[in-house]
Amino acid sequence: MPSCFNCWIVLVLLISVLLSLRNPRGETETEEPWDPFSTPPSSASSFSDSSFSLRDSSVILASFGFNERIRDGSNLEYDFYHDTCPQAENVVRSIVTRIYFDQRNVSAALLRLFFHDCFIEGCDASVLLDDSNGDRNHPIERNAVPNRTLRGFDKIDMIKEALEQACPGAVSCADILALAARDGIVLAGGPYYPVLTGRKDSYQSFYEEALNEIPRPDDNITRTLHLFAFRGFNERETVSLLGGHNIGKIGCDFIQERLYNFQGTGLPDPSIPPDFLQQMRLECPENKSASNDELSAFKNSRRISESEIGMSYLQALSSSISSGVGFDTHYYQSLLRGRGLLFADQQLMALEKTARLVSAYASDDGSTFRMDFARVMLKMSNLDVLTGLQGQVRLNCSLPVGA
Ligand SMILES: *[C@@H]1O[C@H](CO)[C@@H](O)[C@H](O)[C@H]1NC(C)=O
Ligand SMILES: *[C@@H]1O[C@H](CO)[C@@H](O)[C@H](O)[C@H]1NC(C)=O
Ligand SMILES: *[C@@H]1O[C@H](CO)[C@@H](O)[C@H](O)[C@H]1NC(C)=O
Ligand SMILES: *[C@@H]1O[C@H](CO)[C@@H](O)[C@H](O)[C@H]1NC(C)=O
Ligand SMILES: CC(=O)N[C@H]1CO[C@H](CO)[C@@H](O)[C@@H]1O
Repeated sequence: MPSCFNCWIVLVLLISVLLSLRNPRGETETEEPWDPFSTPPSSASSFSDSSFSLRDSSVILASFGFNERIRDGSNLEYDFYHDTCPQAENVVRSIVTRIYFDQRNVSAALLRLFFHDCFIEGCDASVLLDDSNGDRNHPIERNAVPNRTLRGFDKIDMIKEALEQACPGAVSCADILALAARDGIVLAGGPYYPVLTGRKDSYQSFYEEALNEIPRPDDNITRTLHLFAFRGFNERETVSLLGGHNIGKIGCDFIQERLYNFQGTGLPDPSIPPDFLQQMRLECPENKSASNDELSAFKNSRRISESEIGMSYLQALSSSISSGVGFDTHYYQSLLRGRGLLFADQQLMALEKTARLVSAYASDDGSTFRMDFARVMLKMSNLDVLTGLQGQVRLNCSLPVGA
């Protein structure tokens, strides 16, 4: 491949990033249906076009400013399915797009699912597995306490089925999840970032790890930073990644204790401003039947939270100032005003170094956050992936092949 071809790709990539930065509220992305089969309106589409085959992932990573080694991600490739399933990325995108215009909340669901996958033993689709074989006492990762209320499994299955029809046995569940999460973010008005492909799927899920290593909504800043650092994220990356809370709702289950029984005191978190406490309590009434100890409650009853009750960061901010829609800086603006929904979110203001980052993200038009969020998503997408002869390509995302 001539080297100036690579340069040209980098140029296209930078221009697209700049274009996406020029549109901090993502108005075009959210209002125009993004149909990959017609003329693509979005700058993003130039990357997914299968005519651009870029095998040198380091060029893309370098253009995103990565000097550090991304754990194992160096074995991923740009457009890995170029030969084996050229339509793969278009299929993912068109299905996510179709779902999105029916259910806007799919973006947050996929992002959360992807985060939970990557955080536990890497982006290997382990979170999708149900290898319990119907044994309800057999613990699986997707049922670990901190990941309760995970959703979107059916959406991944839908995409997988379409891809199995198009190219049997070719496209891994881990790649589907990585691509779908990215497409959901773009649809919700978030920044575009290139997703390298070639991930393989794990053979097993990791229940214990999920229990211990997923950040919890009531974690203090020390523990949050520690858990993210354990995955290779520095403070800036941690603060930008938490900005994913910009979209979607936070379930009342995650806020209950903070509102009614903070750290076992029987009182609310004293750091919540009174008007905000009142507002949150209206959205999330006290649930007497919820146990104070989520962990033991879960172990005893294995209850499934299907509650749709929750609050979004748009609501958190809307009563104090009017804010934009979708993927902008309202998460950080809420934190600056003490209006974080989760204890762990508001804790970002408890340390000077993280508080400074929150202010920085809140204080411009959103372009700093969007650039950092794109970078950190690219980094997370490559975390400890299985490639080459490692892992397998599942045929059904909930079941390992040959199990
Ligand atoms: C997402 O939205 C759809 C319809 O808009 C609704 O049926 C579904 O319950 C929502 N899911 C969640 C998790 O809120
Ligand atoms: C933060 O939480 C951890 C355990 O989750 C605890 O050991 C530590 O003392 C806490 N730190 C502060 C400053 O509260
Ligand atoms: C209260 O908690 C119970 C179980 O703990 C749950 O089934 C129910 O949906 C919750 N209700 C609300 C309003 O959150
Ligand atoms: C995948 O496996 C699950 C669990 O056995 C099953 O319920 C589901 O129907 C399967 N999906 C397909 C598309 O075969
Ligand atoms: C405890 C709990 O609610 N865990 C959830 C983890 O994710 C699965 C997948 O949807 C849910 O069914 C569980 O409820």
